[in-house]
Amino acid sequence: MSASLATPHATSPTPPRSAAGAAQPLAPPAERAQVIAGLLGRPASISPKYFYDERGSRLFEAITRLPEYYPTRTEQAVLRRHAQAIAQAVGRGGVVIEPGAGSCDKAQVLCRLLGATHFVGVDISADYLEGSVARLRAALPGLDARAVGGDITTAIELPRDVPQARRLVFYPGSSIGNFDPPAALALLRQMHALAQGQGGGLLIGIDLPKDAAVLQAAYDDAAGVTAQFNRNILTHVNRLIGSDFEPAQWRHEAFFNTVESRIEMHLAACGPQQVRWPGGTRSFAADERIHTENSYKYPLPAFVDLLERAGFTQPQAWTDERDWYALVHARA
Ligand code: AVJ
Repeated sequence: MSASLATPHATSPTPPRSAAGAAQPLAPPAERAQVIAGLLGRPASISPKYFYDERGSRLFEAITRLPEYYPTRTEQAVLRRHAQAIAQAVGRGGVVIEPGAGSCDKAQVLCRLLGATHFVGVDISADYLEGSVARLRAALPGLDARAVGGDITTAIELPRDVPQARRLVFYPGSSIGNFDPPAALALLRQMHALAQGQGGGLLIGIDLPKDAAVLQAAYDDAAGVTAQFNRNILTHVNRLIGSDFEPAQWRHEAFFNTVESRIEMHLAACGPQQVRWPGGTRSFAADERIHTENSYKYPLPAFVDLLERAGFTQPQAWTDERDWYALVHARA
């Protein structure tokens, strides 16, 4: 992915104007190089992890409340419907670790259900997470709750003083769907390593394949919130690499790719665009796309197979009455 980072195009003589305007620190060079490599790809791509700056995290919260976006409320329904069975399978007490904790709303429900003693939330949006963990502490005063800022795809480092008790990795929201099967397997192996220890395990949310129209509506809502969320990635990239994307010039596209069993989100250029950043540029033809997200919908047997290949055992799944969504527990 980060192969050749040489910029094939000439740099503009005048320094590129950044959409962010004022002097703002760019991302570290290695990260900048990765983002630029994605922009120079054919097709161009931006990692979905860059959706989640402060505004993106808030837009995602708004998405979870949309009538068309069923995953969040369906997952909540599964947890409510099967709370006691899930608590029994997972075991009570212990340490809950949530990669990509975001708002910590789900962590609150789960930690209360289990009577967890410790919680460690990890999120790429560190400031946003700090606020969420503060709210979690206020809601559950008996819980030792910590926030760790970081990218969950590179090893998660737990604070040293987290006790050596049973660890549950909690990965709700079907976020595993952002990874293609090989990357999902690698991430599950990492979670397996994190959960290993007496009785440790994984509780993970999986969005199941379903009618394409239902899926498509969930990622292309009538109010246009998902479109704003998608375009916001360009504002974030502008800050990361000092580029001059004009988000209003990009059209939100989302569709279900039945062959790959995934929702794809793209941004399509409303007309010819030239995007500049310090040291490089990329031209886009009208309608040319930037791929911003895949959201895989794993059939349950395929997902259980991934879990077992990652080293997990004794998988157990709970679903809603329409079989749209599953919570899966497995032991490390
Ligand atoms: C947070 C990755 C689970 O794929 O449904 C929502 C992100 N993208 N709408 C998903 C998302 C567009 C979401 N995940």
